[in-house]
Amino acid sequence: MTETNPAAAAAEHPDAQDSAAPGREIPGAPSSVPPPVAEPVEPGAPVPPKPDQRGPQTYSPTGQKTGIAQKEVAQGGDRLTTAQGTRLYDTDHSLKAGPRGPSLLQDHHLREKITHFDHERIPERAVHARGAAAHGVFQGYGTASGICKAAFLGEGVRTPVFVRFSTVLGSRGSADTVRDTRGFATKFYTDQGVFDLVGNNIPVFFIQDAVKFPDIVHAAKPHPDREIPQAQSAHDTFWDFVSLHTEATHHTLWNMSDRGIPRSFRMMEGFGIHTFRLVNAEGASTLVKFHWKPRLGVHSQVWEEAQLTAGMDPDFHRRDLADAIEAGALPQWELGVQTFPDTEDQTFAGIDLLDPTKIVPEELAPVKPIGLMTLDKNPSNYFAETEQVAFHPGNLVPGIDVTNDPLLQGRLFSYLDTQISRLGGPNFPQLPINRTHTPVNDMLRDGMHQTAVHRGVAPYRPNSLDGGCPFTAGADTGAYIEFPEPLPATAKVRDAAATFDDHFSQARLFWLSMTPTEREHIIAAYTFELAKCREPAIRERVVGTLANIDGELCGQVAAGLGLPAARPAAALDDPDPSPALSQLGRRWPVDGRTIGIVIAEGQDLSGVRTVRQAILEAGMVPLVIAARAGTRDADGDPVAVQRTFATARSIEFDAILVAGAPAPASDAYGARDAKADDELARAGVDSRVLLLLTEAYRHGKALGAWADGADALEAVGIATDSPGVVAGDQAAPVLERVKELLGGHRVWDRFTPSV
Ligand code: HDE
Repeated sequence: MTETNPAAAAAEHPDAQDSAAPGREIPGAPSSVPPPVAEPVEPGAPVPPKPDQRGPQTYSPTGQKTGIAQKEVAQGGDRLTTAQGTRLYDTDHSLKAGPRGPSLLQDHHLREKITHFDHERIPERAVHARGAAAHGVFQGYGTASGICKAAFLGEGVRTPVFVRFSTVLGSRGSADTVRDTRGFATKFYTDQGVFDLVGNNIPVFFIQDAVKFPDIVHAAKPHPDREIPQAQSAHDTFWDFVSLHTEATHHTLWNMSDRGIPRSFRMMEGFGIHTFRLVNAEGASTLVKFHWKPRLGVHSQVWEEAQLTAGMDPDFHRRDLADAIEAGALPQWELGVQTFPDTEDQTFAGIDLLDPTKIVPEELAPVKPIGLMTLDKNPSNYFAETEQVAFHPGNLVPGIDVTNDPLLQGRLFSYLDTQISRLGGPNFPQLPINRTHTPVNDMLRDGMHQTAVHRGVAPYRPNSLDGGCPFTAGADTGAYIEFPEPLPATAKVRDAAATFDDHFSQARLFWLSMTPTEREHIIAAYTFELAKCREPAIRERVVGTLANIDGELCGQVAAGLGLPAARPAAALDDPDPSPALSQLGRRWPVDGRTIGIVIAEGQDLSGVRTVRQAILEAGMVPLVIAARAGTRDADGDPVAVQRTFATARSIEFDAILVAGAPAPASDAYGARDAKADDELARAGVDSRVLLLLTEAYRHGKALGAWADGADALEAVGIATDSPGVVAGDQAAPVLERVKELLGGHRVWDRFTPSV
């Protein structure tokens, strides 16, 4: 592709020298060049996107490579125009009969501007409305080539991708950190057509059959009368449904675990959920389950932190993804498959592979890596890319086929259908983000928003007028040919296989595979959610369901709700736990993590400079927190302040370093900032800093201090020999130790589990 490098373009911009301003190495600046204080008065070319951003690659509506630079398809020129390209001389006044007169209907600019604005919004997705996305590349390892003929899985083959992460329940403007399943949808623009892997961060689903999808969604979405609560499952209709419809038990347990509150999109696994079928060059079929394994490991927030984040920074996950890419901490996942022989009964180790409420433990079928995905660019326009992208599990390429999982079968209908409402017609594959990177020669014609200019007179087959074109392909010329799966002689029924009746054994497997800390979180989540339900009957019913998972779980939740524990319907089995299901106990890379550095006014900043640099070099983001904004030591080697005591909150930081013990700032009183605590003010340290530290401590985050920093910790009773607290004379060794602690994600030793 011959693209202009946006970084170079930004560097050529007349104001580019300002981008060296202190603090601009920290992600999140709104534009590629800092704006001047005064309103610009000279026309100039549109400011280029930031170096971390790019739009969809420039293919024609029919998938042909255009070779056009992206900037050629963005707005151009230095003057305001109408949508027809005519220059305008004024956009601040409507055309009136005199300065005090009525507006004139003939004002074409007013009508065009307002009419377009009136139609700027499109329907949000029925589910997964809230999302964030990024561009990237997938590189095949070639390890799947023996079982799959899809060319993009070949060794070293690089395929552009676009990935959209989402919550399921909330509206488009809802908070990111609610307890929910996360969508993980990947569009591969392969040389054989688009392949979409439309998965979630949880490997099982609430329902076994697509016909139940409207039921679970209606139950989980806000109540239809008051339209509350937004983006959460802690309400009566959700628990009413899942307690009556016990096939939801396994997925619900995952949602109540830490998987329901991820720390970051970058730290989530992804799952295709259904069993898919891979077909090799010889036509042999292998059943598989797809897994995305994040390089950074699977990590979560703690519940109080997630709730605080929803208020303090509802865009937390969206910001985290964009900032990480901008900072160069590129998120990566390995794609892997669990493989199973395609036997007549389509089971593996007694597990029905067509039942989407079941996993196959990795200990029984290891995940074999088949490629690496790296997300390396942020979208340059949210609406055009993230909002308009349209995924579809039926977008398949030769070598990848579906199975008869009844949930997947219904999805194959739904995703095309929904785009017609959401994107306003059948031509959404022509939207730039949805365009395939392979030539399209279909016989689909016309329709709303047709942007292709088709030629020929015979969009039908057979024809002779267009020379018989287009011709169909065969297996040897790259056609997608469905696997000829033999089907048993059977009757037409509304029914499911008997194996689908087992709703609890794998929920128990999940529970038994959790560490004590993770079990505490699950108990707390059930107790919280059910206590938010108004109807005692629903709580009681869920407690009855929990008895079929585990007695301890049931007993603890019941105790928290003031209910008697229930008894299981049948004796519980004790399956071998699957350690792969637990998130704890391993060590992970720390790049892309955020470290707060608290400084006091007038203090020696040499240690701060040292750790700031070391944090950047480790691929992490240092955010300096001080009483007021601006820079310190502007004359020498300036240190920019990114957060003030008024704007900082612990939720933003994975660890906090305390370089000083700042005295109460001029705004540290309750009437100005309610976070300021008059009681704590007596400690002589700004009480907002003390709140920052106690919250971070409570949430299991590493804390480090040097110089007077230890005084701040002690002012709130955090002893410097507490677990996960590092104090020392020198900044650099303190940071080293904090980095080690971060590798374990949180300081779990601070908590003593009861179960
Ligand atoms: Fe979806 N789902 N879904 N879903 N789903 C949609 O499609 C649907 C299911 C998933 O970022 C919708 O374009 C049915 C399972 C993701 O744009 C809709 C059923 C899994 C996304 C739809 C399911 C998913 C969607 C809404 C039951 C994990 C967001 C807008 C048979 C494997 C994609 C849209 C994005 C979106 C239908 C179940 C994942 C309405 C009928 C299981 C990640 O078509």
